[in-house]
Amino acid sequence: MEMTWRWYGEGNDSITLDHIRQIPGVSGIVWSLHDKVAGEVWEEERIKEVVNQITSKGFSPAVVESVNVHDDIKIGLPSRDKYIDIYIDTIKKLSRVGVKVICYNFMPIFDWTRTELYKELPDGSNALFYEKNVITDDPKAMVQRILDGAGDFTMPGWEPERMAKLDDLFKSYEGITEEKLSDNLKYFLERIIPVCEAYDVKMAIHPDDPPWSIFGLPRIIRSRDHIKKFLELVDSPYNGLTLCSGSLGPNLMNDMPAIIREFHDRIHFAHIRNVKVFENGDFIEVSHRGQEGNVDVYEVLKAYHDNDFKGYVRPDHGRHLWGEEKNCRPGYGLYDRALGIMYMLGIWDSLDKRKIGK
Ligand code: CS2
Ligand code: MN
Repeated sequence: MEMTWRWYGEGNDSITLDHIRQIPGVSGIVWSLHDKVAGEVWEEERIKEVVNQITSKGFSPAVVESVNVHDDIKIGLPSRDKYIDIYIDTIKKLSRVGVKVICYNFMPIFDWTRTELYKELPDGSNALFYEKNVITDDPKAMVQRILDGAGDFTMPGWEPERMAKLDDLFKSYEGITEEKLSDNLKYFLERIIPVCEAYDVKMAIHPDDPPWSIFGLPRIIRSRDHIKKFLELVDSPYNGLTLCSGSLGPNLMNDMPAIIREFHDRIHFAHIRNVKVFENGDFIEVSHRGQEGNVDVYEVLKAYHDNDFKGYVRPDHGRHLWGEEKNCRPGYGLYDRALGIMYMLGIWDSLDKRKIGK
């Protein structure tokens, strides 16, 4: 297992590479060109610039999260081929600088969705919260909430320019059923996976977050059965998963350790996050410690460990601690993710020792 950290880039993150170097056990940086919207060309010089920053501090740049997929590909418009060509060009360029895994998602319009970015927990920290009743049928109200809450940070998938065209976007998804979305995903994969095989870059789809449909939009990566169907769309190790325990976790029917044991050889990237699910279906992100929420993080790690998992891992979101919410990205503060790493490495190291009988 390779422990990694998601970093938003110089001048775009309150956390620096020098901070990250002080967290024990982190060998890689998960990065992206965060100013690129879906469908834009990634220039070689820009890629090299970030990769040099990362490698000069001794980190591996092997994981990119995300190269976002243009909505025309998800909708299946004729213009999709042009955007797939650009995607392929990015895969090739990333391969040349040592990238091994690309994390992406196939959610229509939105990336992860929450109703509150700074909900206070009983201990006085705060975290991302999802309140079912707030998701009505008015996506605009929710978008405004998220954009207001994020302050100066632009969150990936929530770019204000894209959100401004919400009506048009919703219109273009009319008639896109789960089946059609899945056909369009297959079309995309059938074009890119042969390139990934040739260039040794593994694709790792991120599950839908939350794992159910919102605003009537189709969502197709949200349970064990969906994952199985997805992997069969193109049966290649290069067509794999980012298994996010925090995204699948709010549906208590999703048995995370069982999913890991079944699909471990197609999981290239593990996002580990704990969530506490309330009786009414609302949920909040809590510390990584298993007892604090509904994701049994020990069992999750054990499922990876038992299968000799060699892929990349990162703490997904964390709570905001000790006042850091004033200047960190929502969900991406320093302290709770660093604590989460120490918890996860503690479990991992003790599993290692037990395995070799020490
Ligand atoms: C991430 C996702 O912050 C998060 O929840 O796990 O935004 C993830 O980066 C994207 O869905 C992948 O494209
Ligand atoms: Mn995730």
